[in-house]
Amino acid sequence: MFEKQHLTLGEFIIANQDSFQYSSGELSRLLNGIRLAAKVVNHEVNKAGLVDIIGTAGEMNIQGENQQKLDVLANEKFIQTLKNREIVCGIASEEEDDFISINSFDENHQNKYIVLIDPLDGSSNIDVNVSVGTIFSIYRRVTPVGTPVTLKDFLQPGKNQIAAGYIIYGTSTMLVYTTGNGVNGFTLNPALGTFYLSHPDMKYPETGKIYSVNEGNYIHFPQGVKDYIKYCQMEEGDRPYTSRYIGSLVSDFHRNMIKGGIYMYPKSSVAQNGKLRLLYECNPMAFLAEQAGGKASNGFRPIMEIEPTELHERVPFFCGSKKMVEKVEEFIQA
Ligand code: P6P
Repeated sequence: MFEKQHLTLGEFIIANQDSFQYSSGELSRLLNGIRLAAKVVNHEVNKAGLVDIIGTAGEMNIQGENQQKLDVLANEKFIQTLKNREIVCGIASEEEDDFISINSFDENHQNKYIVLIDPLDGSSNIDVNVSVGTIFSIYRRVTPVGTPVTLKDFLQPGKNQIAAGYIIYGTSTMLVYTTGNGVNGFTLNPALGTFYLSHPDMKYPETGKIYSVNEGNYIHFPQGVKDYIKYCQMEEGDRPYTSRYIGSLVSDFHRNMIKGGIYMYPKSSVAQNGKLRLLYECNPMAFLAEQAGGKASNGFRPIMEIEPTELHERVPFFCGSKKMVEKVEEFIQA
């Protein structure tokens, strides 16, 4: 049979519909919303490099339009496309203090999906032309369909996710996602506006030689984390490892998943729970990591086992190659 050289995202969803435990039509409508928003945001992110032409955030650009902060724009685009899809009943975002309830009173569209997003993670890197990303996490609601969503629908443990992924706006724009059957990466052909399957069945190497952490916070880290960082730097066996940290979670995660490595954002004496948000940064990345054979923990237990108590709660985050996460847990728990 003729093997399609380059499966598109839409074709991939249809080809794998029986592996998605919910209706594939609903998933494809959800992912189509995310895909559309990703293309719009990709266009704006790439344009941002022309700051002196289009003006910086908050100023009028040469077209006389109000130049919006890109993370505000990304947030609006994702919320707008998800609302229009008539499939989502609630959205939570890093850019919104409270969750957004989307009430559909059309009995044919009793929306049952919840989406949590970090619309533009690492956005402070845009002005220096470093890759940034969008992170999304999808659940089924737990309160009765047809009623307004409640906080309970959002405070679900990461193990309840039905899909999660990220878009990385880098040297090329990619959409990487999982529905619980492995991780697949799609690269955008900007000329056609189509995502093509470029990285099928992505796997975290069991170990690696890259560690990603902001060593500027070293003196504030718990002793176990300090000891692990020194372990990475020691001349012994396959060490010293390489330190690679670009201040963009999606980019560090993506590189480590391809090459092998660990990303760490520990708690510290200045940040008791670290910096990263459980619901729309750590849980989706943990789902992807575990689906790719990696691991994600807070240093003591799997990230996806944590029962959330607040929408924007932060957790310490260690994520990547399984053996490297297990090793840092050994140091932390010693
Ligand atoms: P720091 C970006 O703000 C982010 O949430 C992640 O993408 C990134 O890894 C981290 O924070 C960088 O934080 O404190 O090292 O600058």
